[in-house]
Amino acid sequence: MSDLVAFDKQGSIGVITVNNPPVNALSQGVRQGLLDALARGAADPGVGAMVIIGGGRTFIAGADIREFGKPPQPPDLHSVLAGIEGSSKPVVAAIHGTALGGGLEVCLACHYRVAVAAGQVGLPEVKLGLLPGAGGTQRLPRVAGVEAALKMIVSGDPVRAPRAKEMGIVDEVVGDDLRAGAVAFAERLVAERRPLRKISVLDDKVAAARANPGVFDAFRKSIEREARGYLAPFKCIEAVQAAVTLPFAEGLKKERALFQECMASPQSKGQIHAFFAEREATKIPDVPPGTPAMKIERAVVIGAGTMGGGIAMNFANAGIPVTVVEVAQDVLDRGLGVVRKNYAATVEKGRLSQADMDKRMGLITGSLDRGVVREADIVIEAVFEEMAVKKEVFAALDKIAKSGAVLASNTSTLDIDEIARATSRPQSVIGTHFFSPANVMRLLELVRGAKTAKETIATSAELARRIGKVWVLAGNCDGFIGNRMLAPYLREAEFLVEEGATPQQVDKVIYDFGFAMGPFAMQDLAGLDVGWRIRKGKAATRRKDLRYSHVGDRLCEQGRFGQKTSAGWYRYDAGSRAPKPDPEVEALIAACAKEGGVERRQVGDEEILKRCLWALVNEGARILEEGIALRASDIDVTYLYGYGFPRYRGGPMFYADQVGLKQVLADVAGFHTRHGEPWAPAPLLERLAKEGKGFRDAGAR
Ligand code: 3H9
Repeated sequence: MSDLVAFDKQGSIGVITVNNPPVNALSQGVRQGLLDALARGAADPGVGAMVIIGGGRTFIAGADIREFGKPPQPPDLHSVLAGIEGSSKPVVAAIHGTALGGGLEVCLACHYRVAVAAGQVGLPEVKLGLLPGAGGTQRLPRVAGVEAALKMIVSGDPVRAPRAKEMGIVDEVVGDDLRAGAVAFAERLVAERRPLRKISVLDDKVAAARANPGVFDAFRKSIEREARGYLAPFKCIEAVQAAVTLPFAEGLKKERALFQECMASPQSKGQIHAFFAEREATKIPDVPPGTPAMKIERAVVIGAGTMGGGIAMNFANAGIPVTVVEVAQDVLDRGLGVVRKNYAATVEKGRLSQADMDKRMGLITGSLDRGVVREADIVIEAVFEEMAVKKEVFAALDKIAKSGAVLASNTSTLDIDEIARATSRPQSVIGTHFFSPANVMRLLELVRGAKTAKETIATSAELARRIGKVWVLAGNCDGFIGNRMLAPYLREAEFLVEEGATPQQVDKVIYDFGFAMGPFAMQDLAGLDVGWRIRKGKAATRRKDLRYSHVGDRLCEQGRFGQKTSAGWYRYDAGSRAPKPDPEVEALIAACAKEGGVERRQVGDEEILKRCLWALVNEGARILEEGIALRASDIDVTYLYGYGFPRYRGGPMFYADQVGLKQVLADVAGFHTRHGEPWAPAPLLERLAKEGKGFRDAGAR
């Protein structure tokens, strides 16, 4: 028998234990082991029923994703499931941790399912650009009903055992000793001679939907916006529909065909890349697991502005007491008022209980006294984005904060080393760049200064995990990973409109590519004044021999700061967030082009896409080569979680690899010829393209 699956007997019950840490994925050895164990149980006259249980911290979390794309190794999962369902002795799944994907499909092939209350079941394949490919789309609707199955399969979100019991997925919620509970359940089955319950032959729950075929179109419609551009959610619906319209065996065939279609699509490759990239980003070669980290018990946020308030909410949401420090009572009151309003809006939407809101608000206090910093394990500065102000704050923190406390700056562009030099303890200083709104956006860029200690990184990383952020480690440079790449992207967007495109054309191309929004709509949302202030700060050092578009500056000079002033790159009707093209902006663009001697022409969509994307990628290549990002996939994570890059395209660097770096380089070189120095190809891009490699071959990964 395989080492990955053990078989032992407890009285008349054969217990099959899967031991494939960390998540008991269904790799080849597990599949074979399950078949062997089933055969052993079948052959043993002393065995009346069998239990399948996961060793370690979880049941089976699904197919082994690392096997995808490799030649399939028998036995396939279908034969294993056929073996389970076809067993002449009852088989019971015993669930703890997470039974996900193929793991839940194993459970659904069993005749009965028991779970501990904390156990979760789900079919998250859609998040990998796939659909459940081993009967999940056929069995789940038969046991839970079509609408419940559609919701679970298309969202990919798991449900807890008590809810799963209500839905009919789990037969019994047992006490914490899962093995004992499952064995007792199996013994009862034998004693009561309960029949084998095969989900594949059930029909009553799908029959209801057969009479109401409109349910599928209605469901398609309901996800249209959210699932825009994605293939898998719609294929999931098609597969569930097959469970209703076809006999089980035919439905399985249809599911398999749809699964293979998804597997062959570039989307699943992008989404699987994103899955691993997110986990890879947390691995810092010189800060291995076990690096000493301080437990954060109490935090202070300096500044009650939009960012400060949002950051404080992160702490409160994770149960960490936090004090927000401001210089004036009215500013503090206003800031905490916004926090309260944000929570109240969530309560109103039914996504937070009033009691939880009160608990969270209770964890946030305000103070005008910087002395509160004395108690803090971490202080996050979120004041005005100006070096002099930041330095003053850090010099003051240095005098008050306790030894070992993390001193973090939420700067989005400034030099973290210069900030650290304002203190006597640069080893404790780190950048924690939250994205706006900080209580919503998942990304956190941790910025490592030249002297940041490993312990400071480990502590900040652990905090990031606790507050539910996806984080990447960036080196110190102007704009770090995300905003440094954004600068050339926005530059090209502006140049394109000067050359003859309209903001709405550029935004549409980028939106249709799958971004949450285009560059102009994004700037209007974020506020144009922040970038303007940064540009003014750098005006003295700007190279006058390089092309510069003045459109953004002129808009700000006219007080057009974006949505908040109802005018920016677009205009907005009062109270509306819907951008409307503005002839005044178009006239301004034309005037700026004329002043700059830019010849106007028809600009094609393909050029727009390439200039915007390759501007990101060329800068990303420099960032990678300089070691600002540890790996190309960290850049992808930054763009997926911080900038609304479409997940199904895997991120900018992954996308470039998919297109092929030879092609990317050819385009970049062409732009270099036409538009000059800013388009000089990054040396890493040149080298990798020449060697026939991709960004995946560069960096720490
Ligand atoms: C499927 O089942 C298809 C079938 O329908 C049909 C087939 C025909 N495979 O996330 P963590 C690794 S598709 C391989 O940090 P947590 C992960 O990369 C699958 N590896 O832990 C990491 O490795 P490393 C459907 C996997 O406790 C380590 O395990 N299932 C897999 O925070 C720990 O992971 C899913 O999509 C896997 N399936 O969360 C479930 N899963 O240490 C995907 C994890 O080297 N998994 N790894 O970085 C998850 O959602 C989470 O991992 C889980 C645990 C909730 C299970």
